[in-house]
Amino acid sequence: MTDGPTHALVRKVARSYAAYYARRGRNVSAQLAGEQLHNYVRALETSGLAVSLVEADDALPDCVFIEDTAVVWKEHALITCMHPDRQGEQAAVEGTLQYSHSLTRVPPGAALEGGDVLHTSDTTYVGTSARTNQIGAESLRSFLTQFGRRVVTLPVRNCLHLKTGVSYLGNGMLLAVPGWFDMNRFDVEDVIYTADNEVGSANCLRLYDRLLIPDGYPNTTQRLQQFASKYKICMRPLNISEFEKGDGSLTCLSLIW
Ligand code: CIR
Repeated sequence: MTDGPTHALVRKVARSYAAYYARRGRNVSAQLAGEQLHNYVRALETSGLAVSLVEADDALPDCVFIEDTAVVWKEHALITCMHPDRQGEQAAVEGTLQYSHSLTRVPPGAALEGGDVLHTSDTTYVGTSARTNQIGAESLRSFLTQFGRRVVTLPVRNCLHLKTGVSYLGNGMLLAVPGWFDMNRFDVEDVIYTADNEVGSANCLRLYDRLLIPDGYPNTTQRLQQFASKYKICMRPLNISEFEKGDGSLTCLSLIW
């Protein structure tokens, strides 16, 4: 293992998480959320990553969705500016990353969340969405072009973040919800589309010879089977139901580099 990621940062679940969603009519089990995060960490470790944990902040109920707080590229990190309800989540992440990364902050006026940032082998796609504006997208472009990355901006209209609806499977392949994006904007070899009524399956996490997929989407899983067999990838379904209730998906539970 040389070129791929080696580290992940995961944030614990705030004790306020379940109550926050209960007030929004969503029945989250705090215990199950804790177990699911534990299994997620184990899956990252089994995939070859060294995982560090950031303590939760109970004043920030969504803080488990750590992906949105920063965009990490090797030993550099761009600290984002998030939805007002989530501002403040970055502080503890910065506090941890400062020992391993050089930190850059987005400029005033920028809105950017990591869920809108999708890396393929040679290009980074940034969605302009309810959470990321043009200034945020441009700040990501300046941050990544210094490392030789091509950055492409595209609109997100049908979901919270870009990666809610599309993710990179590796080997030149995307997984996407049909009809949500202009797929001509993506410079990839091919696309696998999620199955009907399984839009929650679009967010997967490829790590070396493993593909972490959300549990509970049998038809999309079946569509992925041929790709997985071709490249000898082991699919690992993870139940993340308690995070899906908070509009989260697999990638949003970690920062990876
Ligand atoms: C939010 O609305 O910001 C959180 N409840 C969910 C964030 C999910 N993040 C992600 O997919 N990257």
